[in-house]
Amino acid sequence: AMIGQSLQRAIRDGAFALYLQPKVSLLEEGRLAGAEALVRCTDPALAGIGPDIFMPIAERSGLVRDIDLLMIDLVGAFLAELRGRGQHLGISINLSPESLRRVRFGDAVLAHLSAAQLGPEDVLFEITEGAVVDLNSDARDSIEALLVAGYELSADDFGTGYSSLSYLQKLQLKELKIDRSFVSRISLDDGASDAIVRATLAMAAALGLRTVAEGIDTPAQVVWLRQHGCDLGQGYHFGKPLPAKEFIATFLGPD
Ligand code: G
Ligand code: G
Ligand code: MN
Ligand code: NA
Repeated sequence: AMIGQSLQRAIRDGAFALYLQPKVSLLEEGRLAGAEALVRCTDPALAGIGPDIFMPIAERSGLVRDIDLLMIDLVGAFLAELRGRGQHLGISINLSPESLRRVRFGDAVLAHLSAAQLGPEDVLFEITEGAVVDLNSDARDSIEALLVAGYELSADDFGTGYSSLSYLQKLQLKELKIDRSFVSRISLDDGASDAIVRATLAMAAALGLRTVAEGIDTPAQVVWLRQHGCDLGQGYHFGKPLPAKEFIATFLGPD
């Protein structure tokens, strides 16, 4: 209840910050291919409390919709700043399954994208794979509205849910993000994890989907994933999530 009240105040005050984590090419070693937008709360009462704690609370208390929409505004400001530097980067934005279940959430997303001057070349939306199976009709309408407008979708935490192949095809996914619980085990010669990642990469190739491995921590994981054809990587090995200004300084050079 304490956190819920603080979150409500934080939303009223816009006390959230955009952090970015790099997505890099595994095939063209090290090329910056995009970034994932991750939320942090700057309200003093929530100092040190990460999204792993406050997002589930925001989801239960109906506040997550506002946070997801605010992130679109923050990404718009970030890409405007890059534009001013003559730069561009594709950004992945997470949409909570709770937000998607709200009536006409897709229309709200499109309105924020338009106000933030963001188009399909600028952003891609991540939806947790596990959520995809029990999306209600409002969520399906929202996803459809985003697809019709030309936006692309990524299945986040892939491997932890139960999506059928036909469902994945219906969603017209662009990308699969292999969950870090699998990635963390591939360099341990854990045959079972190897098999799951191999099968996921083979399936993605057959369906023409781009693949991203999450939570890459070691050079050995990079080597294995590259050998097995995974397109992109994300994780502490390449960079942890950074505040927008530090992200620019670290990955996009001095102005
Ligand atoms: O950034 P971090 O790894 O601490 O995030 C923890 C969890 O919170 C992850 O599951 C992540 O997907 C979720 N999360 C982080 N930022 C956002 C966001 O901007 N929107 C949504 N919906 N979820 C987020
Ligand atoms: O659920 P989602 O994939 O959106 O969450 C991304 C979260 O995972 C971020 O909050 C980020 O801080 C965390 N994360 C990113 N890379 C790594 C990593 O290499 N190792 C670990 N343990 N966590 C990571
Ligand atoms: Mn994500
Ligand atoms: Na994930």
